[in-house]
Amino acid sequence: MTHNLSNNFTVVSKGWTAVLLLCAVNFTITLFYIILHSEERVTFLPNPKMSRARGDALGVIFNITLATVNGTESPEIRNDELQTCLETSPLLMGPFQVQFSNVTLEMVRQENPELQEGGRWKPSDCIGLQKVAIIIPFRHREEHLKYWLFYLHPLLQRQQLDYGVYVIEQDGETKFNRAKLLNVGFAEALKEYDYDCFVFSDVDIIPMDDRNIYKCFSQPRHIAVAMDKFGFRLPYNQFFGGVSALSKEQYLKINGLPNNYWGWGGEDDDIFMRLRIKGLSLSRPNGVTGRCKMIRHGRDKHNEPNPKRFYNIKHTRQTMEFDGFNSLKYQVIKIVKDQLFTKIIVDIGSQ
Ligand code: BGN
Repeated sequence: MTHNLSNNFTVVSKGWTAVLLLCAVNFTITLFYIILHSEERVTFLPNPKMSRARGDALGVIFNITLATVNGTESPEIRNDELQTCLETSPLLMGPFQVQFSNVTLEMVRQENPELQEGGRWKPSDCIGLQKVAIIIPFRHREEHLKYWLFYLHPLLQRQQLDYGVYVIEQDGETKFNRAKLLNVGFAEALKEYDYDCFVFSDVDIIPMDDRNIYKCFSQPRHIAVAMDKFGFRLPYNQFFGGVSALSKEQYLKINGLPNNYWGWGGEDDDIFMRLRIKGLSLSRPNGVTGRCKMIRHGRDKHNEPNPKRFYNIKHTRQTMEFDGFNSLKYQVIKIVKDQLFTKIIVDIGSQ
């Protein structure tokens, strides 16, 4: 009996020794692994500012440990080691009031001190989800632009986008051509920065909810889906006007936008047709998140309804192959860098 007990004890203690040995080996291998890969691991850790804000101590502890292992003196994360921002920005507020009174450009400049020249901004504590160029076709609408800038700069920053604002002004008094100006914006913005998303926005449309993200999706995005002007609903199902977003890929797939719509109307329907012909569909926010306000105004001079729009829309399938980004011609007259935007004054010719 005693003999059996001591035999059992020996077997058990040998077992424990083996387990302990295995643990030691495992620990040593893990330690070596951490030391060897500590450079890469830092990039996967929670962003320090974010984790501190959320009281998530783990990220901070790990950073300090790894920085010490590396022999780095400061536990600060370097710029090239920033994490991508969260899929849903923690800074969003939801719906907000939009009013059109008492705004000056100087006021907007003072309220956005972090803007880089030309209306550029990106988050400082994480990598913006997308590089977005906002393109605004423009002529004689200074009054509207200041409201747009007043509401949109803070909104785009809460959305944590890496963005730039491009105001494309049609030179002279020839008939206005919205879609051609948007094409110019696409071409000019890409000369400055490797944008991967393009938001095409009228200057007089202000979103009323910051959950309506000004970015691109796997399908072309229609953003202005519930405008006050249309009773906070779509005027018709295929409507793609006001504000919309195309990734660089989606834009190039449809050969950009048409250049042959002079005057008001139809160019947005042409873009919708292009998308459909190329097998793309639409992505949209819901009718609550998608609420927008339009600044009321009379019809602009030299932007009368285009009588050719009905004919043009019927022929999109043929014309889109040779009219678009591949046939775009224009001349830049002047580029103005303001703190709040880059204005590109351009001669796009006439009909
Ligand atoms: C539509 C216009 C759009 C405009 C919306 C909303 C046309 C083409 C007719 C064949 N389309 O009627 O361009 O954005 O109204 O105002 O006119």
